[in-house]
Amino acid sequence: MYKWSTNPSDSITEGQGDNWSAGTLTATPASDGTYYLYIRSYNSANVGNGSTRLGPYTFDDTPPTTPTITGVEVNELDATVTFGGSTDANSFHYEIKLDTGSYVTATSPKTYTGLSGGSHTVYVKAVDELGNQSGEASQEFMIDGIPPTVSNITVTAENVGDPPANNCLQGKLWIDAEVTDTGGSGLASVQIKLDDGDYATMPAKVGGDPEDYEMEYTIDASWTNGTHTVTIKATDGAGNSTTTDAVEFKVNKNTVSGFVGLQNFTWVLKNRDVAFGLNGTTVRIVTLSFINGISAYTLTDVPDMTSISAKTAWSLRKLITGLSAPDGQYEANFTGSNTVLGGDLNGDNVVNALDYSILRGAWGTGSAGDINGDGYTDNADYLIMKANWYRKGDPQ
Ligand SMILES: [Ca+2]
Ligand SMILES: [Ca+2]
Ligand SMILES: [Ca+2]
Ligand SMILES: [Ca+2]
Repeated sequence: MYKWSTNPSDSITEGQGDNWSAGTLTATPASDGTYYLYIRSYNSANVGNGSTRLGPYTFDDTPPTTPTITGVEVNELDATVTFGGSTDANSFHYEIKLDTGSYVTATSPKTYTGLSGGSHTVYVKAVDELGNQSGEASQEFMIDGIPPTVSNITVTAENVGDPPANNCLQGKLWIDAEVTDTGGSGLASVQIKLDDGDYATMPAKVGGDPEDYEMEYTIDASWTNGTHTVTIKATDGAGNSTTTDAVEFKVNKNTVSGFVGLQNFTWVLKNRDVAFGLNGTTVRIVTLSFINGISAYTLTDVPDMTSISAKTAWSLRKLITGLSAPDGQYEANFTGSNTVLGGDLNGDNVVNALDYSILRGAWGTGSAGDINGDGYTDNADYLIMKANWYRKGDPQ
């Protein structure tokens, strides 16, 4: 007689179990589990002789559940496969196979190195200790040994200063590049960093070709003057990346702005060229539109400054000193006591008889003596000149 029992402290007694007379016993329990085989033997007189226990024996007809490939991380010619998730009543292990190779025992993560370019497929299954095999998980991935190409990087500023510096001034700044990838995996990311900052996504150029990428920055007063750089990094789907050399551009965020007032100037709209002196040297000539004798002005691409002066072809020069602006955004108003005074018609920055003779020569409708800008050279202009007689203008 014999019987299966999951109880290690069981026994087989008279009348229990199934018969077994001789030869090989082939017996399988009804379900998976750990069993003991209890045997009761009989002598020729059919007298039972106790209970013998054999085992334990593990019966397992159930394969592990199918594993999951949770990721294939490709880095250049290497691929690391992570997998798991199978369960089974008994212990089991995983086996892995690449393409048409053979299954080998593996633990997660499994890394393959030096793979050939192109498409690959990895397979994973779980095998329990009785050899029952789970279903097969598989995942395709691409090996691509060719990093992306970044070319034609351009830096375009909305506002550009004069040559030779060609500074990028406050306003928009666009960095453009063409980025392509070969090798099959395609572009995964295009990033750009400004100076030593963090990489940020460089977007596809709106309205551009598929290979065009463009980053827009805004230069404002918070920027530092001088050389800045951008660096572009492109990564393909296989983890190959290309990082460009840093591309330099120069920034000058400085501005000076304010109002210019001309002494006793006409109230109607009138243009006048104003020659600004910066720091006593650089001269900028700007055409300003005056109304009520006042015009706003803004000069960009100016140096760090301590002084600015203003003069027209009808006036003495006025100098404002002591400028200070930590962020380079200077303000200087040629109004009130800094109003630009009229009367210097010959440009020597003094009002005297040489100017008077020009005034006399232009008397009537001549513009050379039209200090107040009303279109005539007449007594109104003479009175301005007279008020400033022998006055010297400020230095540049
Ligand atoms: Ca099993
Ligand atoms: Ca590639
Ligand atoms: Ca003069
Ligand atoms: Ca006049």
